[in-house]
Amino acid sequence: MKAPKRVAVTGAAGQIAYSLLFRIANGDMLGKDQPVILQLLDITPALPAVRGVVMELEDCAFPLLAGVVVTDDPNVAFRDADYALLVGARPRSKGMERKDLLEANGAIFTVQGKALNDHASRDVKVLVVGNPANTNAYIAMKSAPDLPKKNFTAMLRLDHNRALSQLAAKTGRTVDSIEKLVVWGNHSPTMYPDIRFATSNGDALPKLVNDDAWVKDTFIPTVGKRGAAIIEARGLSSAASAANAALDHMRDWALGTHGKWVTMGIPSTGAYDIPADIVYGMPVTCKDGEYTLVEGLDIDAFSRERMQATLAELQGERDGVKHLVG
Ligand code: NAX
Repeated sequence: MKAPKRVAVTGAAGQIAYSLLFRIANGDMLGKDQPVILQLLDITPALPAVRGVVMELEDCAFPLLAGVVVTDDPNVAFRDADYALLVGARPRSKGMERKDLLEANGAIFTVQGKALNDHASRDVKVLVVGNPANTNAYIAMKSAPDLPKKNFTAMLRLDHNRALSQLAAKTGRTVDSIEKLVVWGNHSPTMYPDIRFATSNGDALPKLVNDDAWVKDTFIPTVGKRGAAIIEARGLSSAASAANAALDHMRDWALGTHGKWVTMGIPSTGAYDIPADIVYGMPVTCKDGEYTLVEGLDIDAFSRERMQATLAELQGERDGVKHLVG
């Protein structure tokens, strides 16, 4: 049996965690031969609820679950963590300005970034799910100067999966036949799902779709506003699909994509004219625990315009947290 991996999850009492933790413990993230120790963080008032979740985890008798830590201290939660899924965040409450939301989350992610810096494995793989996910990942990365920047990522995978599903429905192809899809930019309605390179069983997807107006007027806005549509329908934000996307992101990063492209929010190194360090949705492949950017894609005028718009939003968010991260 392999030695257990330590998986820290924040927001452990929340609804995404309730869909996520059981699947991690079941081996859906790191494989059916990889034991895990869950290190669960939430704020003090939520700890009784976390303990209830732990009782249910115990009652599943998962063979791969080698231990559980429950804490309200990030320094404990991230100790020796191999993986960190930062799900907990401050939601926007009624009347809260964007600026206040960034400020409240800045306070959380500076502290968590520092705790990762001081206590996590040097190879820790960090996925930020809590919104605004890209900027929270940026804050955590900037607060962890001793860790490689590439260890910090944000979740665009839900947007990627949503786009796959819409395209499969439109073309009558299966989701798993579709490759080379990209979702550029911010996890927000400004994101740009780009089908120009996509294929299905080797056929060019734009040709199969053959409907530019649908791409621009239906597909792109549907993917961008899907989160709001789910809140409208369910009265609660996406949880099971968000947890599923977090598992997809981490599993692919850890175990590889076998040449397939996936979208990850990664700190830019300047490619595609995205300024360095901005955490931006990009196409990557993963192998041996590392992601590699798919480089050299042609960016046409429409795409450049969309990529600039989502970049401008991220730059605005970055400017709003400058005083927190220097
Ligand atoms: P919930 O409100 O159900 O749970 C959030 C949990 O985080 C709560 O238990 C809360 O006590 C905890 N928390 C708050 N501050 C904390 C801190 N400083 N340390 C540790 N835990 C803390 O939200 P849930 O539906 O689980 O969503 C979590 C986050 O994911 C939200 O920010 C949400 O906006 C975001 N999402 C991101 C998505 C993405 O694709 N990147 C999609 C789904 C989701 O909307």
